[in-house]
Order: sequence, then C-alpha cells, then structure tokens
Amino acid sequence: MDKWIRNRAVVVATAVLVTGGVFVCAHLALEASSPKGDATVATSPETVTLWFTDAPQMAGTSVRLLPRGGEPLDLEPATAKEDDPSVVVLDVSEELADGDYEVMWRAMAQDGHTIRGDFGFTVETAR
Ligand SMILES: [Cu+2]
Repeated sequence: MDKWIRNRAVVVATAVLVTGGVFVCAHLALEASSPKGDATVATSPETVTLWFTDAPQMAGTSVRLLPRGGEPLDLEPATAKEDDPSVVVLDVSEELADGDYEVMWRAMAQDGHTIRGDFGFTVETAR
C-alpha cells in the first residue's frame, strides 16, 4: 500500500516536472512576495506573503516553507486574505533560526490551471 502510494506520487511528480516548466497560465501569476526572493532579512518573518495577479482557488493552493535542504516546517496551511483574496498568507508561527530558507508555492487559477514556483530568502539576525 505504502509502495503503491509512493509510486503514484512519483508518477504525479514526474508529470508535473515534465509539464510544469513550459506551462504558463495567462490568468494567474505571482506578482510579489514578502520576504522578496533572494532577500536577506534581519528578523525572522512573521508571515510569508504572496501577492497574485488574481485570487487563486485555495483548494488547489499551498505554500511550504523549508530550511534549504531540509524538511518543510509544520505550519498551518496558507490562507487568502479576507479583504483581498489575491493575497495569500502563510503564518510563520515559529522563530526561524539564521540560515537559508526556501518557499515552494502552488496556486490554482479560477480556470483550474495550476502554476507553481519557488524562491529563497536568508535570515541573518544582527548579533
Ligand atoms: Cu489559466
């Protein structure tokens, strides 16, 4: 059973890799983020915020935060802002240690297309 799930996951992941690089959804794109990609921040961010060009369908939208080369942090799922559903917020409920982090996101457009991307940032607190 476990193996079946793993194999299936590999097939899905491969399909995504094959199609993910070339597919661009005309209806949804990432406009900005906080922290910005490749930014160095002096304090552990309280949220990772993504600004999209349109409101994604949250059922197919996720944001993961992980130390570079590590496992995703166990955080509550990202949510859309109530007053602006094109803004997706991941609450970072734990203090991030100094180091490099990666944000991996996936968002589903209103037309059902899924886009994804990732960016990194560095936490470097003053000592
Ligand atoms: Cu589309």
